[in-house]
Amino acid sequence: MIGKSLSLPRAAALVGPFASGKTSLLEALLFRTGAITRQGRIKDGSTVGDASPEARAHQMSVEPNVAGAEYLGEKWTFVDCPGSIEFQQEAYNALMAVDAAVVVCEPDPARAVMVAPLLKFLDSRKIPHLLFINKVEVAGVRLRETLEALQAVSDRPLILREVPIREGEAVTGFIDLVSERAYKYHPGQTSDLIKIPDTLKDEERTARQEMLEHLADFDDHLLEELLEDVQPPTDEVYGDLAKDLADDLIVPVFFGSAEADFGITRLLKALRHEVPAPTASAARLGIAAEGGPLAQVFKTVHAAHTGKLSLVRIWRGEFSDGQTIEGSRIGGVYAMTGGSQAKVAKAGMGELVGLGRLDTVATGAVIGSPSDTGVAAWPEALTPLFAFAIQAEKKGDDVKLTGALAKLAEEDPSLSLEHNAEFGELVLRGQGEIHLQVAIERMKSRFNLVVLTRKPTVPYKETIRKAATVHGRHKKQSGGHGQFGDVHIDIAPQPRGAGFTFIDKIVGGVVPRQYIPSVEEGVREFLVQGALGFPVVDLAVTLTAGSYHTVDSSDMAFKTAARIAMSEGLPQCDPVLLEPILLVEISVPSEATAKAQRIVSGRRGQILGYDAKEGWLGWDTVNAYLPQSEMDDLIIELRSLTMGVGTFSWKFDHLQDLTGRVADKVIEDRKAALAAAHG
Ligand SMILES: Nc1nc2c(ncn2[C@@H]2O[C@H](COP(=O)(O)OP(=O)(O)O)[C@@H](O)[C@H]2O)c(=O)[nH]1
Ligand SMILES: [Mg+2]
Repeated sequence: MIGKSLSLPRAAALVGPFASGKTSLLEALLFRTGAITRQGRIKDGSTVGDASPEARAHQMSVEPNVAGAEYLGEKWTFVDCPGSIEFQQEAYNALMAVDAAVVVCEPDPARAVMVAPLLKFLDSRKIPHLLFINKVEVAGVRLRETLEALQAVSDRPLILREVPIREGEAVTGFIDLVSERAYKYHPGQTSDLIKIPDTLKDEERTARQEMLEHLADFDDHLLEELLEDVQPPTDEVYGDLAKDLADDLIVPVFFGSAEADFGITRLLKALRHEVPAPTASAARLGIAAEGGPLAQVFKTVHAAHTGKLSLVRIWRGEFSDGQTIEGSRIGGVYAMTGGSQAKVAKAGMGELVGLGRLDTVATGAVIGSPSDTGVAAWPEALTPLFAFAIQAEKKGDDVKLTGALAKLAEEDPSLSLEHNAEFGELVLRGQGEIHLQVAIERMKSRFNLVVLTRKPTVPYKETIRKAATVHGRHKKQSGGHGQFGDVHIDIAPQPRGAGFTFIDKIVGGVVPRQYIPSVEEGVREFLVQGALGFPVVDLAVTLTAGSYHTVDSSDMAFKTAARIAMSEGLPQCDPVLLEPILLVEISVPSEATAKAQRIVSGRRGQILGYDAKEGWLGWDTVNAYLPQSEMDDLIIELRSLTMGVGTFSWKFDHLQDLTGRVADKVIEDRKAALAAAHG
């Protein structure tokens, strides 16, 4: 493992909650490694990351920021991921392309829960990761408490690698627990080596012992040494740290400050010595060591100048400009730096680059020699949690709109578009309001499309509760040919879910065979918009009798007769509104369970039960039926109760009668909408 393979280019993702300082940390890492000569600031809008107009406008990362650096002769690519839970698909996808993740955390114990979903993902995929507790230059940080709170949300043991040196309330340096050396932070530069302060000697000993005991859980030799009170050699400790990180057995914890430049060199050294080589990561992903060139697309970008750009991690071999892959010619190999890219001739194993114009290749695709069958499953697109009905401001722009959205959904698979034919509505779905707003801003900035949004229409239906027998007769005598159709029908309710049934009980040819399909058609056409204005379901219509005229009867006449019968009959059948009910599974940290249940009740929901969330210590799931009409801002309320981590999954379950004031309002609104549509 040491030597040649370690010097292959490696990649690390910077992940963690929104605003914990990932983009600032990227900037600090680039500055410290000399990749940039001036360290930008978030507040000045001068960082390498977050260069897109959308990121600047929202003052947060809304896409991954990729940048390369070289540290002590080794190549690195850093992928700074958006932290907002609404953009977590981007983080999950990027994590598939790296050798390790740096989870950037706030120093506030109360916010530890915010990293829980991320740690779950990392552990479920066994992706090596370490924690970087950021912002420690702020007075009064409580590292021990923060660590405890973080441990409560991590399945793997967190191993503190340094103890802080403080002057008053402020952290001004650290003692490294492996080398047992003390350093004083020197902003902008490597820290200064100092003597271990006497006052910290005990604390250092205890913390070191704790660290070694954790490592001994996975190393019998080390365990023996500890039992016999033998000081393990430093190399053995480093070896264990690297191995246990690679196997996702432990999570080392560092701290520092991205903005004050504390702990950056320490972090870089840890990455250098402990992050596995791409050969190991490829093996973790189930990619064979031998074979032709192979890469995986973790992100697609439709950039203005380059066209489609597939961001890939190269797991085997080499890719060059002009080479044919998956039936497309690579139209440019690009090294990425934030919002800009530089053309290179080729890229090799371990590198993370953009490949131009691979038109048929999607995010997640394994390209090159995709003979490898065991490649780890790509993260599924996240369940949509929020939706807008959308429409192009300019009438003729709808086709352009669908095309633009297809591109955005290719860039971010947690965005999806659905065409609701029933209501003639385009529904954009995603992870939250900001997620969708950013998509809409991108449509303006990149495709020059102004998009209008509103709440999506709830697909109500209606049905009947009583039977009726009616007669419909269409007779017209206007000059030459007349029109004649005449039907008797029974309309009857059917059980929920039965749909529509048409029954023909004509005897003796009182309605000739050839006209019966027209009767059915007339009925069906009427059911598209029933007495209350919604599609009618769960009823049976029986054609019992009728009469005809040898000359004047026609398909059209019988269809019209059927419609007349239905329009007279249906209102007599005691129509009732049906509302769609979803089966929803809410998942929240246990302290929010009672609140989640109250949300369900407050939204006319029915709680079916709650339970501990499987595999998630300290989390619960609440199962409930919730009306679809009550769902639109559910995610917003859940997140506001849970620091953003509460979420839900859903699927349509059934239709349910809706009566009373709520129903009256729905019917009234529908009538107004129909009246407006018919001008
Ligand atoms: N005090 C302090 N603030 C920081 C530090 N790093 C980042 N910030 C601030 O935290 C906010 C979010 O930073 P950013 O890098 O955009 O976080 P991200 O969302 O994780 O990428 C900004 O206001 C930064 O100025 C730090 O080390 N110390
Ligand atoms: Mg950021």
